[in-house]
This record gives sequence, structure tokens and C-alpha cells, in this order.
Amino acid sequence: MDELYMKQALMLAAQGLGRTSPNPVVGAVIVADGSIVGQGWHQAAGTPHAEVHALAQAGRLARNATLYVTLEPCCHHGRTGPCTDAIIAAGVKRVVVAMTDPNPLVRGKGIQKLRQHGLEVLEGVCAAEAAQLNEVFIKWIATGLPFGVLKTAITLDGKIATYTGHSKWITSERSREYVHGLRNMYDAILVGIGTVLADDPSLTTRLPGGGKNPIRVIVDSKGRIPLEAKLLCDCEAPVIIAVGPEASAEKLAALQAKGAEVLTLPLVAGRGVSLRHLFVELGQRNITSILVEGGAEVNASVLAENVVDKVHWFIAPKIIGGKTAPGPVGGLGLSDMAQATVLEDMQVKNIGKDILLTAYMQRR
Ligand code: AOF
Ligand code: ZN
Repeated sequence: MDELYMKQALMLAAQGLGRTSPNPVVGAVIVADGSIVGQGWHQAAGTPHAEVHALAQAGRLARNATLYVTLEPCCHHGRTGPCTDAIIAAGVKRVVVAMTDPNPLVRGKGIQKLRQHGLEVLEGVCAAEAAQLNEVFIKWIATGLPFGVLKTAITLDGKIATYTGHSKWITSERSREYVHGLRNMYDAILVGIGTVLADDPSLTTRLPGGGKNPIRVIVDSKGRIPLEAKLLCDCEAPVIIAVGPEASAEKLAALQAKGAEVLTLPLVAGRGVSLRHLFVELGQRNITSILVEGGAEVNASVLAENVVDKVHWFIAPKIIGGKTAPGPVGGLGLSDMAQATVLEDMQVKNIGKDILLTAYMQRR
């Protein structure tokens, strides 16, 4: 039964995906005498935690009940009060927790406090599912770095454009809609200046039911972005431009006047600005996840600088050929197979006529 109720709590937590940043997603279920008397999930940072919603719904029925929660209850004063106090005050008898909260302010102290007050605590129920649901939060809170997601779309013969540079479209409409679903989930989207110059993209989320736009981050080492670029003019979402030391002060001032934030970053030899530095800076701004949508040079850099955690790799049933038609990862490439980036936990899905491979960087 513990697993069953925890699965329900996980389902509730998932309602918050893409909406709680920089907080985790959390779900809670309260069970008394074999029936659910309260449930809730964390809906947005700064608003009540999952447990508080569930306790409010349960009211007096929470006394002597069991609380199922997907993340260890917090015991600190953040934007809201400690959940542990609310749980103790409500008279809950038993707490089942999927995983400890990796936030250094909590990290086991919430569970400890509950036990000190005589509550029975069981840990680790559906722990793997809970960790996957909060993969973004876990990475960011533990390292300060945003969770990096690389998305690309290739033809069956491994190209992202024809030899002339034409690329509309590689994948089917269903896959492109799926990508808008990803933009809706992650805090920021990152592309290189090449993509802006070639496509003048808006990088917004366009879903039938609406959605949340990601913060738009452009890697533009030399400060070449035209002031008329769509994303600098549409006011749809914040824009951050990452430039190198050689970008002109005049251009940077003009970009700032357009409302963009400019980050001047060190260069990496043979490439543009350091994307690891960029990730650190963005993490400090509470950006917990970044969807990298290329092109090939940015993809090569994020892989080389080891800031990618997960990939979404679309493969379309089309063949275009061409020795000079580009692949999804540019740069110089590797000389030796032993240096290859290795992925694991690969999953395959059919999306419309395409295939979507999802995988994680090999954890060493
Ligand atoms: C919980 N239940 O539903 C959530 C928790 O600023 P605050 O008060 O919202 O606190 C944010 C921190 O609280 C966050 O970093 C994480 O450690 C924890 N989130 N904890 O017991 C919840 N969202
Ligand atoms: Zn809390």
C-alpha cells in the first residue's frame, strides 16, 4: 500500500513540472483509516509546499494519519515556513518519504526532526522515480549548475541540414510540438549566434494550450547579433547574450538598451566563450535547467565543456546525403574513439513518423 499511495503522490508532484523553479516538484497524500483524506502538490516557488496543501484539505482527519510525500519535508524557514512543524502540529503519526531533500538547508534534518517528535518515518519508497522526477532540482541544488539538456534533430544519415544549409524541416510536426513541450518545461533555452543569423528564431513556446516561454540565452562571442533580431524586439521573454571580451562596448550598450542582459565571459581556446562559465552564471541567477538547441558549434562546446546531463535526439526517416552537409556536433571532433562521449539509460520512443532517443551522460 505504501508504494501505491507514493505513486499517487508522485503523480501529483508531476503536475508541478516546469512550474516550480527553482524549487523541486513535490506531491503529498494523507491517508487515514485506509482512505485518502488530503492531497496536494507544490505549484510554484513562493507558494505553499505540497504538505501544507494536503494538511489543509485533511483538516482534523490528519491526526494519527499517514503522510506520503515525494521529498523529505523541509525544516527551514524559506519563502514559506517549515513543513515539519505543520506536520507535527497536525498530529500526523507516520510519514513515508520517497527521498531526502538534497538542499543543504534540509538534507536529512527534516526527517530527524520528525523522528525526534515521535513520528514514525519510513524512507526510500519509490526513491528512483522520485529522483528522476526532480532530476533538474537535484543537479542544480547540489552543484549550482543548471541541468543541461541537449536537443537535436537529425536525418537518418546524421545530418541537421542539406549542403546548402536548408533545414526546414527535418522532423515531423508532432516532433516539433514535442520540442515546444520541452521549452515549456525548462527554465532557459540556449542557441548560438549562427542559429540567430540563419533563422531569426523567436525561441518561444508555441503549444495549442499556451505555455511558459523559456529565458532566451544566445552565445554570441563577438557580439554580432543584429539589433533587429526578432527575439530582441518581441518582449516575449527575457534575453541574455553571452559575449566575449572582444565584443564592442557600443554594441553591448545598444543590446542593454533593448532590454537584454549582457554577460561578458572568458574565451576557451579554439572556441567561443566558455559555456561552463555561462552555466555557472545562469545557475547563480536561479536558472535550474537549460535546453540547448544548437547549432553544431554550440552542441560541440556544451559536450566538450561537460555541461550536458541529458539528450533528446530526434531521428527523422529522411536521407539527404552530402559530404559537406553538417551533422549535429561540430568542432574539431575527436581523434580517438576512447575519448567519445558515452551515454546510458537510453530510451526509444516513436513520435509521429520520427524516433526520439532520450539518454543521460554516463555517470563516472
Ligand atoms: C517541501 N515541500 O512542496 C517543497 C519543498 O523558499 P521555500 O520556503 O519554498 O523553500 C524552498 C526549499 O524547500 C527548496 O529548495 C526545497 O529544499 C524545499 N522544497 N519542500 O517539504 C515542498 N517545494
Ligand atoms: Zn516544506
